[in-house]
Amino acid sequence: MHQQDLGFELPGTATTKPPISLIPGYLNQAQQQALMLEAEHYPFSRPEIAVYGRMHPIPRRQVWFGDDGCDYQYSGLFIRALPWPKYALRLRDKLAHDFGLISNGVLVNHYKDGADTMGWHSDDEAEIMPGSDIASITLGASRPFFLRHKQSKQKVELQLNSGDLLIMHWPMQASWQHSLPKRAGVTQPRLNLTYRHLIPHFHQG
Ligand SMILES: O=C(O)CCC(=O)C(=O)O
Repeated sequence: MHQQDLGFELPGTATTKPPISLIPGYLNQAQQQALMLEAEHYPFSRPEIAVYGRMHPIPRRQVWFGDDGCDYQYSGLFIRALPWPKYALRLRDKLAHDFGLISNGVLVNHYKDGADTMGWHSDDEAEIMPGSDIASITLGASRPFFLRHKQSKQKVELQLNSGDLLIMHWPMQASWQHSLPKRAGVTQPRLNLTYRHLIPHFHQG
């Protein structure tokens, strides 16, 4: 007899769904192109973070744009918000219009190819506004994206393609981690923009 015939699950086999929405092809070609061209002028950097007590450059490049007073701190890095570029700001407004998704900062990650990566983590910093969702936009190369439940270790794999929007709903970050693993076959660059809603002036006392 299959377990669903019993009307309950066997111990240790329960699965849960991460609170996410995936909107494939959210941005059209022109919108993708405008953002990718704009990003060629972003002041990306590759800061060093502590991993097991030793300093290493992050395995990708990044930049943080945001409203005044929306500075961000993660993995021991303090990142002052740079002023919004035109198309990144337009996309912030589009997300607010289409989904009521409020944000006041965006972290842009640039992965030069499949060797660049993002390790397992949750976006659960203290300055993230309680109750807020995080919107993640992919541009360029398609890459797999993983979610992992913190307790059960259950894994969910998504394929993120150029123009896709992934919304990570509150309170996903409390129970799930996410990562972008290496992919040897990927030779093209990928950009990712995660729009976040921070508590303004959190780092100014
Ligand atoms: O590039 C991605 O899809 C993941 C980005 C990410 O995990 C983050 O910005 O926290």
